[in-house]
This record gives sequence, C-alpha cells and structure tokens, in this order.
Amino acid sequence: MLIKPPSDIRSSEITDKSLYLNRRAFMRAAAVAAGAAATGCVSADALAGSGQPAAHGRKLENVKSSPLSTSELPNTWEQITTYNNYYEFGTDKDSPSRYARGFKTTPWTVAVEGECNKKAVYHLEDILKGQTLEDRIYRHRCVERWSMVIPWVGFPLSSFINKCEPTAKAKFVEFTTLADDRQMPGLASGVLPWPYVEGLRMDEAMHPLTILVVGLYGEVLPNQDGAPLRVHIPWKYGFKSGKSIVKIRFVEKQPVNTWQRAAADEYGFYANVNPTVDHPRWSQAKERRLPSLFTNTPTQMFNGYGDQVASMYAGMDLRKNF
Ligand SMILES: Nc1nc2c(c(=O)[nH]1)N[C@H]1C(S)=C(S)[C@@H](COP(=O)(O)O)O[C@H]1N2
Ligand SMILES: [Mo]
Repeated sequence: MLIKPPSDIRSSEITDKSLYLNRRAFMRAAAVAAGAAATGCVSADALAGSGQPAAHGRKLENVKSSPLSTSELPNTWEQITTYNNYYEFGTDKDSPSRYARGFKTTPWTVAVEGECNKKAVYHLEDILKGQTLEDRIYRHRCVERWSMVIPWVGFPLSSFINKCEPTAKAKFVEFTTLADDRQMPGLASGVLPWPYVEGLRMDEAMHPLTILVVGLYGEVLPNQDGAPLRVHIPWKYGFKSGKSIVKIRFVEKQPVNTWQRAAADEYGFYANVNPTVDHPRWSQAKERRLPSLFTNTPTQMFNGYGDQVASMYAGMDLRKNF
C-alpha cells in the first residue's frame, strides 16, 4: 500500500526543511568552533523563517519628519522586527523576535559617567522630557552584508551629550548595554564578552546624523530593535549601534568595543562602511538589500553619507583604521 505524505506538505518542502535544519546544525557547530568569528556566518534566513513580528506599541506624539531622511522606500515592520542581530537574545536572525518578547524596558535608567559635569543616573522619561522627536529614515548596513532602510524615531545624540556637559578631556563616548542573564538567554552562550560595549570619537558622537533611537514607524521601539534606547550611526556598520543602552561614559582614551575585543583582526573601532576595505573573510563591495536573496547591490562609501561625514576622516588611512 502506498502511504501518501499529508497533502499539505510538498516533498520539496520536506527536503528544504531538512537541508535548512542541517545547515543550522552545521552553522551552530561552526560557530562554536570559530568562537568569536560567529558573526561571519550568513545565518539561515529568518525572512523566510519563524520570526514573530513585534506587536505594535504605543504611538509616539509630536514626531516631526527630518530633512536628513533618505528618500528610499523603508523596509516593512515585519522585516525590521524579525531579522535582527541582538546576540543577548540568541544568534539566529529570528532569535530576538522570539526571545525578547517579555523583555522589561520600564523603568529604565541610563548612568552618565566619566569626563563630564553632569554625572548622574538618569531616568529615561527625564532624558525624553521636552526633547523633540524626529522621524529619520536611515540606511542600515550590517558587516555581514545585508542592509535595510529603517524609519527610526529618535533625536540627535548631541542634544543629550550637551546636557551632560563633557569636559575638555572627553575625547570619546563609550556605550554599555544591558546584560541581564535573567532576561537574556543569549548571555549563557558566551559567544561574545558581555556586556556589549561600543564607542565613538567625540566628533562622530556629536555629528547631526548620529541619533539616539526610541521608536520605529512612529511607535515605541520594539524590544528586538534595541528598546528602549539604542544608538544609530548610519555611515557605520550595524555593530556600532548598541542596543538597550544603560551607561554612557565620557573617556579620554579610545574604548575597546566588543567585536574588536572578540576578533580585532576582523572588527575595528571605526567600522565605517567601505566597499574598498574587505572583511578578512568576505568582500564588502556589494550588499544584500533585504528582502532580496542576492548580494548584488553595490555598497556605497560611508553607506551613502560621504558628503556629510567624509571630512571627519580626512588624512586618515581607512585601511588601518577599519
Ligand atoms: N547590545 C547589542 N547591540 C547590538 C548587537 C548585539 O548583539 N547586542 N548587534 C549589533 C549588530 S551586529 C547590528 S547589525 C545591529 C542590528 O540592528 P537591528 O537588529 O535593529 O537591525 O545591532 C547592533 N547592536
Ligand atoms: Mo551587524
């Protein structure tokens, strides 16, 4: 007797699924073997996977649109909330959408430390009080070669830095993000040294394109995208934009960021998007603009923001300062 498979499962799908699972198992093993090099694995594609788009959050009031937005069409809410890098919630692209759902983002405080006059622990509401919010549609480019266009809601980081009154000794800003093992299942993996730390040179931090993000598509920022407060620097690779920031420290010396600590030959401090400087294991000349499956869009120098930012790096060797 011929036993037919259930009619709603095509045999090609079964094959695809098992290949997919094997690939994931292989990549997990490879990631463990390669340790810190895990980010190099172009992960099983969450866009076609089981990620759950974020529930819609509270609508943010009085958001004005920014002239600094790109005119490109933004990615969808579903894409932006199911394809994420947030290793505290797991390394698959859909892990954050699955495991960050219960993440508690209120109350939230940000400690301001180091070389500034206004050291304090600030409540997020106080940071936002009287702060004008803007809709800023930015290109977003990961070092893994995928890119999106994202309508963030935020405000210039410079506006908050000015309130902190940095001293003349403040040459860099260091961001530390939350590491809470009761809420973040990815911390147990040891795939990165926690907490996640990032840094910017003072002029980069003060640049009008650098924003603190609190929203997406006019609504409160979903957890998987870095709620309740993340930074975004549109001319740099995505790893510079730390999520769920709990500490901002003004320092004299260049901070060591997490990916640099994990693999200094692969990830630098500057991380400016640069089609002419390859990652040691792959070319950066092209990118995959999601939801495309193909890495066929030419990468633009400084992610297309060169007119605004190139002068900050005049005279620097961008091959050394990658
Ligand atoms: N705390 C924290 N911030 C993080 C990361 C992370 O793993 N942990 N991943 C970074 C990387 S590699 C990228 S590409 C972006 C992804 O942002 P998105 O998920 O909103 O697209 O977040 C960055 N910020
Ligand atoms: Mo990234």
